[in-house]
Amino acid sequence: MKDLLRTNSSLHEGIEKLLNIQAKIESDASNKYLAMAAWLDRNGFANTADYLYKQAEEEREHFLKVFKYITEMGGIAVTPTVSEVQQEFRSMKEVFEIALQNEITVTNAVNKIVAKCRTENDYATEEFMMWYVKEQREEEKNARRALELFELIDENSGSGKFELDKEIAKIGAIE
Ligand code: OFO
Repeated sequence: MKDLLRTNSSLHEGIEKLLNIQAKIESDASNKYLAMAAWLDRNGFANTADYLYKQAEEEREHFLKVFKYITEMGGIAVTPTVSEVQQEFRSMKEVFEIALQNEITVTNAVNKIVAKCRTENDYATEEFMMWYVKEQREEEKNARRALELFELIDENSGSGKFELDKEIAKIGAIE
């Protein structure tokens, strides 16, 4: 039965493996944003907390999208294990520095799948992954803009934290 399924699947095993890794990365990304949102929330940054709660939901959607694609293509979608994520942060700035770093890591993983699709002539998955390529470009841009705001607004000035909380949250609102 498994062999028959494999014959019926147009997914190359190596690509199926990378897609399952991607599913876990997206699932982890959701949990990372959730922990960041909770930290912002309990430290009084209500607006950026809402922004990152929303990001956590989006990452969950990204996870489901790739997870379902694996099954749709006749592959075996493996439910990812839940990894530990960072719960405490030194500052709001550190949250957004880590967010950018995480987004760059996700982009690299997406690019790795596209490169593999090209060597295996898997045009369907390459086309599917283009949605992620575009999404990552947008998310990296937003994460960079958030960090840029720390250059423009002094976090340690009187109302700096308050202003940053408001301005960074606007990035999410204009997505
Ligand atoms: Fe899944 O969009 Fe960024 O990480």
